[in-house]
Amino acid sequence: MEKKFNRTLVTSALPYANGGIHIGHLAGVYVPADIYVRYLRLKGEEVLFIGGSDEHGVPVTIRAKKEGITVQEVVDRYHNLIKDSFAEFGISFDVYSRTTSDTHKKHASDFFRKLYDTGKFVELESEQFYDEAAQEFLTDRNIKGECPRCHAADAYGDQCEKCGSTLSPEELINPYNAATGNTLVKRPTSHWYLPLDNYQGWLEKWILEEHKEWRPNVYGQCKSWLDLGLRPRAVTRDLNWGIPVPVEGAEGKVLYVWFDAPIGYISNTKELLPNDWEKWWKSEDTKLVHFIGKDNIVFHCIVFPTMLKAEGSYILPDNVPSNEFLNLEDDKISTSRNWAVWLHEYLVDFPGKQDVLRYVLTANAPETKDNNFTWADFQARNNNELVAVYGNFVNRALQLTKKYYNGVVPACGEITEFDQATIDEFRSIKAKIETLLDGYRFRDALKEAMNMARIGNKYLADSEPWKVVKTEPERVKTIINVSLQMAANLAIAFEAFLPFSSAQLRQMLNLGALTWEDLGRMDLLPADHQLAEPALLFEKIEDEAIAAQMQRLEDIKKANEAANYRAEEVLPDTDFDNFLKLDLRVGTVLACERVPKMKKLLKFLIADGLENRTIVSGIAQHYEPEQLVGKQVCFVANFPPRKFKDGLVSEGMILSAVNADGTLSVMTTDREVLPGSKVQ
Ligand code: B3M
Ligand code: ZN
Repeated sequence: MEKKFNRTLVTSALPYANGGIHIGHLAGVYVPADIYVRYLRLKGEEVLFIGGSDEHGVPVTIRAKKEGITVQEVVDRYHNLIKDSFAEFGISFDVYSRTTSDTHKKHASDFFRKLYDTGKFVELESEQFYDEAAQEFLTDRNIKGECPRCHAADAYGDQCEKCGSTLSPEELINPYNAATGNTLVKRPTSHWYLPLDNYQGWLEKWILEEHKEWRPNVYGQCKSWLDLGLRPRAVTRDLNWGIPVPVEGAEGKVLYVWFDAPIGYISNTKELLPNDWEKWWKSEDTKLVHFIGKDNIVFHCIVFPTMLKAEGSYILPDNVPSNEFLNLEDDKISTSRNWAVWLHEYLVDFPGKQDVLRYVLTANAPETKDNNFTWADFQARNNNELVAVYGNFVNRALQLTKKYYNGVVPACGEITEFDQATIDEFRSIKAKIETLLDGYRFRDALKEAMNMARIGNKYLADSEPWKVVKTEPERVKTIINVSLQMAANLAIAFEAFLPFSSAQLRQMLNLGALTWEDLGRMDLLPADHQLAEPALLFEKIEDEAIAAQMQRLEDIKKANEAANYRAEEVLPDTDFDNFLKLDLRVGTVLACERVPKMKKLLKFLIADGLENRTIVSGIAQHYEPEQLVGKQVCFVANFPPRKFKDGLVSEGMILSAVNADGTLSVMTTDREVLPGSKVQ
């Protein structure tokens, strides 16, 4: 049975505040969400669009360690960068907040507490790796050790990069803390689990029976999870970054990031509407829609709904339109390899061309399968569609009006059969766009909008007013009038997709705001209405601009190859021939300390542009450790790891200049360079 809704609450995934926003994010989540919201607003519906940054979890803490700054500094920096990028691309959130806000911390904490108090969790104990010196539990990526398969010295807790084996931390030989080199012990720890298994039957009915209309990729993923059988999931972690677990005796534990982040949708609504938020989250006539990427499906379709169900007072999502992935020039987009088109960089190269990117990403959206972004396609769609069809039609209509009538809209005379057929066809597209947008099919909806522009273009080309302007002046007035009305209609049809261009077009037409209901009207511009000065809606993108982007990608590829030095050839010894093979790099000293019972040794934690490394150096007589923190040092990056007592491993050698009397000075740089820079 179709549900009757009176308002729509749209959320889009909260991006981790550990990096910028790239085209993959935009295409997968934010542009489609924004199109949907703008469309509903145009229709005059009651709608809210909720966004925000996800500032908890391990990724932000790793980023902080890597850059040698605090976690708060990391999330502040990226929250602001992300927020600005969204604003610049017209992603029209009603609120964009963050999961470190006080409102959120309190709301997430209260939410947990309610489930805790009503016995919705189970508490289970398990053994986890623990760093006694740092007093912290560690998981997967933060643990390293000897690979049980190939015996590489520095395999990760989840994978050995040398031999490619998938590992669990338990399998590593002599596991140690990847950040500090400290050895680890096993310790029992207890956590709260959401017993998803108890909700299996309910989820099967709710998703598999009642939501057959969800996209096949979403439905299919849910079905495979359910077919495998759900198991309890831990909703707390032993970490020092996050929202403290609000239970006595739970010191050192925080809410798991995937527990608190989706609650962020609610908290951010609450922040925006402190007195009215419950109407949006607790009334059955609100339609809740989550826009996400495919890696977030299980959390939004299974885990979060179970949390909401367990809590008891919230509505559940009506749909979760999730996209597949967008690749860049046939390669997976990757933040760590910098294989991406970053929004803040795009705008430097293509100022004012937000709509071009919105257009290309929608026209090519990965709605049903992974898709590929190429610069050649970007150029072709701009030049052949935006410029040659939409822009060309609007420009001709406006220029002819300027030329023939000084920019004043001529009165419409007799409508011929040809005119009427054109108008009917043009109008008939509105219903198609509606059906497509209501079904979250943004790519096809955009195609239909472009078809409207095609009809306009063809109308002008077929009726050739420039040929008859002298001989049939009344006929030409009608042609221009009809063309201008169609141009005004295009401002509505494209509004949700290309908001900047629609605003510009309305400005040129000297028109105020229009609504969806106006789409199809052929009297949007009254006779004698004065238009503003016409300008090009879109400009051709030249080959040079595309070549520059391809060159940039080429450079990134080369830089990646050069940066992949850690696992490269290990030197047998350092005779002169081999000297040339030495991989010398610059790193920044993040921490430096004396090694107990080893008078000569200093232990360094070095930011090396990769994952940070520990280097032990025999220069303790020459420096106080604190003198070196923050300095940039030069080190040999490709010596085999050297083991010291107590599991201490040195991953390189710091270079110093040595005086004849044996006093020394570490080699440092004249100007600051990026950690990992090559010395040559
Ligand atoms: N931050 C994961 C991601 O950015 C996560 C989404 C949270 S949505 C509540 O892919
Ligand atoms: Zn291995």
